[in-house]
Amino acid sequence: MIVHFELEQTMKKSLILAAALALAPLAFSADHHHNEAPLDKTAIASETIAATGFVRLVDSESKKLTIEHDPIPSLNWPQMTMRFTYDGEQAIKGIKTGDKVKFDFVQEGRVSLIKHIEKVK
Ligand SMILES: [Cu+2]
Repeated sequence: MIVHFELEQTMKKSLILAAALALAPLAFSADHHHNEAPLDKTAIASETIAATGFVRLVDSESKKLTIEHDPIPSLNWPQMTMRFTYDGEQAIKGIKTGDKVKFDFVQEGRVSLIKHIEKVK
């Protein structure tokens, strides 16, 4: 389970990161709507989905971006704040908290994996 893995990793870290646990309920609820997606949406998981939004948090420890994304009609997702996974620092080079971004991602099970992201004005 992705969520369990993240929590275990966090708990191995120093007490400073204990504060991150306070965000865990947010992460759970933010991911929740993905579980409710109809099966036919899961079936098209390899499809690249374009979206826009604002970066709210860069978590380089677990390679997640928290993004407040605009509605994504193709997935029937409302506007929301949720976490996206990225693959390596190079993938988000120059991206920081507060940036307005456009990005492409694929939905792999419960993981929303960013394929490309760039800052927009
Ligand atoms: Cu979402």
